[in-house]
Amino acid sequence: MKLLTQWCALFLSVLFWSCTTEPDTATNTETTEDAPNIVVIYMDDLGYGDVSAYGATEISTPNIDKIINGGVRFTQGYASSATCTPSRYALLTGVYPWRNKDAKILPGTAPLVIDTTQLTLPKMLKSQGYQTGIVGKWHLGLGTGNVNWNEHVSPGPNEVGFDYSYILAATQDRVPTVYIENGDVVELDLNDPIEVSYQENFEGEPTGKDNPELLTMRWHHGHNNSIVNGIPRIGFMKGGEAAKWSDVDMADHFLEKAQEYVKAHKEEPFFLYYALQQPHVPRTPNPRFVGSSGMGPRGDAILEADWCIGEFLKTLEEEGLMENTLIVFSSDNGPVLNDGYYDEAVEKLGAHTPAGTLRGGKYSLFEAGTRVPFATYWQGTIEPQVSDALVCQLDLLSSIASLVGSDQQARDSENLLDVFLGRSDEGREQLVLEATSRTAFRQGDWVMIPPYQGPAVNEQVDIELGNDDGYQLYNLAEDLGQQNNLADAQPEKLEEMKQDFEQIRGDAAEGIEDLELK
Ligand code: NG6
Ligand code: CA
Repeated sequence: MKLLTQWCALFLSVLFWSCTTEPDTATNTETTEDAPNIVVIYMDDLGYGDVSAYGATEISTPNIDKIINGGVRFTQGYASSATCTPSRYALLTGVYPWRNKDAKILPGTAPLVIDTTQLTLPKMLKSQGYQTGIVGKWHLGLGTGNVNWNEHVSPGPNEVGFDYSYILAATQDRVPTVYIENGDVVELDLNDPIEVSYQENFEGEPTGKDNPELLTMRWHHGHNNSIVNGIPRIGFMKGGEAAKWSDVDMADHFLEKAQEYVKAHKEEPFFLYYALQQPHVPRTPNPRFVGSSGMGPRGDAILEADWCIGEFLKTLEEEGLMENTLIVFSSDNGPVLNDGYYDEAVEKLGAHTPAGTLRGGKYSLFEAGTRVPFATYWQGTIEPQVSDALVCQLDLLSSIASLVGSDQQARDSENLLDVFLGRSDEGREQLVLEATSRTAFRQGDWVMIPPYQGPAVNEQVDIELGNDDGYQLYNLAEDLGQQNNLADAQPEKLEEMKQDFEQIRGDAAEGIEDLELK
């Protein structure tokens, strides 16, 4: 009898155990809920209104929409800055870029702006056993100055936490126009060494300025130095013929590298930072996409990126990784149409509104500079929903740390894991926004822009920058388009915002002497 009871108990406990333990059917990897793969898909210059999931009606982005509509769509998700380098700095370090005076739009020859001793998102993940990779745009500087592109280039992504890197150094419109894999220029021919200068041209080399007959794309402002593939660039470059990238194949090339990375590392928890180059200038969609949007190359490049993301998602699906991968989708700054080339972005825009109903755009302290498409997706774990919580890319480091069981927290990065997983609406209370070294302050529904000298509108790109002689104060809950400056009508609110802002900024005064409030 006693034996029978014991057998019964054992049978019941086995039954109970097998009912409560979920079989690991989703994946053949060893990763668990505590160590999902993490993918950050990061666009370059994609605006709040540029995708259909954020209300675009003139363009349809089904693959990007799959992420956004299948996960948490943030209506108040911010890049830290209205330009690339500072936003990417904040994303990877969890530190406000205005604390680092070098975190500004960088030339292709700039030294690395992340300290190699600094905490970064990939370093944190590495410490938790992740394999880490970046494919795409870097734009955070390389080396320590005077880089010799014909030797191993270091420090770079591999010295700040990435096990694998396949990058373009700065931007598609800046030299050197070559890919760099783990610090080495791809297809470098030492008989044709690469020389790069942002000061002067190399003797006998054609330029966009002097040789318009060689151009397939005309420059509008800037972008009149060395010519590569018929496109005039920023900066001068000589040599490296065999290593030069093909612009129209860049999206396919990065996609392939991202897919290869996933396939190579599917058996271990991995972090992939997939940094697409679109729709930044020069917009060079592959011929397969030319004419697809009816909006010229800018729209075509967005559709090309959407296709790439669809193909990338297919790879995750095929490898059985979808339910085991957290995907973050966002953009480094807001939209711009004419960013220096004649490419019909303005002429063919039609009824499309890249910034949605927001004011400003890239380079601007107004909302469209920094408020961007921002979504988190995790099949089977995140419930599809819209969140109005205030979140910033800065917060990913501490939040993801919390997800993977690390107690590492970066200085300005708030742990908003529950918000990113759609389990809470309690986002940030405050956020300092940055645009070309100027800062503004968001608190609750309010945003305060201090007085700044400089033009109200950048005429070349035709974007309102947010500069004004006096303070600006907007209530975004009532006035998303920032049409109604309440600075005079609400002096107490303004005073409160000024004080709270100065407290944060004062706390970080080192290295920001050029950012004194005027
Ligand atoms: C600006 C370039 C612009 C773009 C930007 C960086 C000129 C006149 N304009 O200086 O075309 O390259 O830098 O963009 O050169 S970002 O998205 O990488 O910040
Ligand atoms: Ca950008």
